[in-house]
Amino acid sequence: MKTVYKKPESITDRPTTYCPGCPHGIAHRVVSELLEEKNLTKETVIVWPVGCSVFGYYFIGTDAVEAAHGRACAMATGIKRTHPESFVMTYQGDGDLASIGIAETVHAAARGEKITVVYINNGNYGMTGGQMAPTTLIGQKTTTSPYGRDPKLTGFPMHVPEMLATLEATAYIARAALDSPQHIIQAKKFLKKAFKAQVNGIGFSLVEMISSCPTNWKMTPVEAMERIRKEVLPIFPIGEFKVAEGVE
Ligand SMILES: Cc1ncc(C[n+]2csc(CCOP(=O)(O)OP(=O)(O)O)c2C)c(N)n1
Ligand code: SF4
Repeated sequence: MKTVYKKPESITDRPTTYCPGCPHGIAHRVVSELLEEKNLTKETVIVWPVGCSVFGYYFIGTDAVEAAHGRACAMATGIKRTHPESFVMTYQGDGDLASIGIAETVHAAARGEKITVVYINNGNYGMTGGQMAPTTLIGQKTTTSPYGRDPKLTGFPMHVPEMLATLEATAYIARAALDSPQHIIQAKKFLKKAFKAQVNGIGFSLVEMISSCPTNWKMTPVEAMERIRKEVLPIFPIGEFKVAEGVE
């Protein structure tokens, strides 16, 4: 029989802890496939965050460390500087990266640390029950914005890639989405360039992946994917925001 799909070796056999229909698993697969294709699995260190993906080190079998909430880019900086031969990534949610960890993220990008960041934007704090995140849309109901996010009280959704692309030392900055096969293929292409930015020693790279959280959005997995297309992508458009020389 012809093999049509084989899971990357770095994906472990451990049962998932994610909710049914949660795209964290899709993002894990994209990361693992690329690590294998680029022969990077053995030299990779992934810095895992605080959030639903905290147990990512059980699911992707690379060397790994666990950072305190928001501190992943700071830890990755230390690891990459002391082990420049390693391929160093962080994998962070929007609460972790854009809220408590925004200072670490912006300064690692401004310094041009040669690390790669996978940034999962699901519009809320998934693990702790769906509180408002910096990425929550105007009018979106969460447990801490029960009448819908009001920009007069809590500001506007934060566009991290657009912000980081203005910094001189960033090498590759993009936004992808995990809602459809076409977009997942594109997400992998973007991440491939982000990997190249680090392997070629050019600078900081980040790919935001627009995701969903069916549990806290109180939707079926399919409805949540539809919401991404209808409501989220018009506010968070997909695309490349910075492609430095040597990355293409
Ligand atoms: C210093 C600190 N503050 C708060 C928490 C509680 N906490 C755990 S996960 C989390 C939010 C994670 O949300 P996000 O980064 O969006 O990831 P998701 O769960 O949506 O994947 C928070 C606030 C913590 N563990 N440590
Ligand atoms: S709470 Fe949301 S982000 Fe967390 S595993 Fe469940 S669906 Fe995924």
